[in-house]
Amino acid sequence: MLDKVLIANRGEIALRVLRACRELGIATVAVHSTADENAMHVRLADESVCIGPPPSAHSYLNIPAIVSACEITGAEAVHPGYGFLAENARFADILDEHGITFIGPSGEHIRTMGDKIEAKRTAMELGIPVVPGSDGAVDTVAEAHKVAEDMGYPVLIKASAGGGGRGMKLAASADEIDDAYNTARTESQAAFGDDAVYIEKYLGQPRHIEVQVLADGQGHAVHLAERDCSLQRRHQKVWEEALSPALNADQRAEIGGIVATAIAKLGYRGVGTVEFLYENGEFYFIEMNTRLQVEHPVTEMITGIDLVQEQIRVASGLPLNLTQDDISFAGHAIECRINAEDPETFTPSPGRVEAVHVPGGLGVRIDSAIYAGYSIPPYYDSLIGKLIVFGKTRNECLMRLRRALGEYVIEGVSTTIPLFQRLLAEPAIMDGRYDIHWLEKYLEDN
Ligand code: MV4
Repeated sequence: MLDKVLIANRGEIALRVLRACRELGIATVAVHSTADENAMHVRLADESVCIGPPPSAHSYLNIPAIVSACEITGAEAVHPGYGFLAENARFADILDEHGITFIGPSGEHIRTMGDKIEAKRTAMELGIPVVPGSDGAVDTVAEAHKVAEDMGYPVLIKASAGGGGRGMKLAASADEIDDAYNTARTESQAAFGDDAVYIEKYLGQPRHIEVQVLADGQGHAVHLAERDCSLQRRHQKVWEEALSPALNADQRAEIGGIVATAIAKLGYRGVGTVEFLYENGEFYFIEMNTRLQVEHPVTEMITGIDLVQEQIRVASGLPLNLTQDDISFAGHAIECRINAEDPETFTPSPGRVEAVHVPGGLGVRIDSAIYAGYSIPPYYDSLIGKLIVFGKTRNECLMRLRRALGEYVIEGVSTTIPLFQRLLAEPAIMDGRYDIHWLEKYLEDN
């Protein structure tokens, strides 16, 4: 097992990783920008190193500074959290070259899944069902017409280097192809320096359902069921739940089994999330995330498994000590992302937190790094906390969530807490009847 881990992140996820390390008896090193001198992750870590000025590009994304911080402190491993360097294959390779353990998959697996065409080809070869579409990249507008005609409209043109909704264009009919294709290519070149695009059949009202996996790189993999992340605004998740209200146990076991078998065959190491669109009872692979995700706590709540401790164990070279039969799914969990934003316009609301009172009681978990007197800097994303609630049933979970939101007080900045209180009055939310477009429509109409 590792003795000392450097946490290359900030905010609630830095605390999350720090807690896992402490329970495993591992010493922690925090890194921080000059904007984060008073941040909670710096206070709680055993040691800390300032790695640069406020902009992420000069601090949390500064690879030489992070490698130097490892060398200065003797940290043997880096946990990247999510965002920042978590899916940077070059970072994983550089750490490897320096004899530092990257707590995550191999650079090769990160690279494969970061290229959406390559990811889809890999998924298909491993027996995972995918969205019908082009066989790899579409290199000419003539080919785009042919693929779309054969498949039928509407179609989506997607950037291979994209993901998370960046560089997607819809074409409803043949006369929209030229424009969609050329725009997708140009935007992708500008944003990612890569103009490769592919085409998929457009699914009209799917849910976003993602399967959590854990693997040891030694041929063993398990799945930890799914999360339903359909409630999104502008490709930002707002509310996530496990299990999905749309699936039954047989569907879960079937898709989970397919994914776990595939990930084991791939020789993957670490946690991963295989993302699907789900429509009319069918799963369609879209992407794989090779990191710990923001919403991982809902999976922890229904399985009792500490995903960060498992990441650290497999990164240390230990084989999985869990089989699929050891894992069961009990109850229901919902996560609400608390952002420092106006709850109606979603404009960021950084500034000084004057007072905090967090809810508690049975089945309530708060992952947050704010405190009374803390100043939320304007340089980073606006997530300031996650409220995760567990119940024996989905209904108990919803009742407890309403209760917990009522207790939550954050003064000094605006937060998205009032949005969740509104959502809990909606029949579609109460009944779990929502798709990926539900929230945007609700916000337009209300
Ligand atoms: C799609 C789709 C419909 N059909 N692919 C958006 C983000 C990226 N991860 C994939 N996305 C989509 N891909 C096909 N073939 C609709 C979306 C999509 C979406 C997906 C998940 C959650 C929210 C979404 C909001 C708009 C569009």
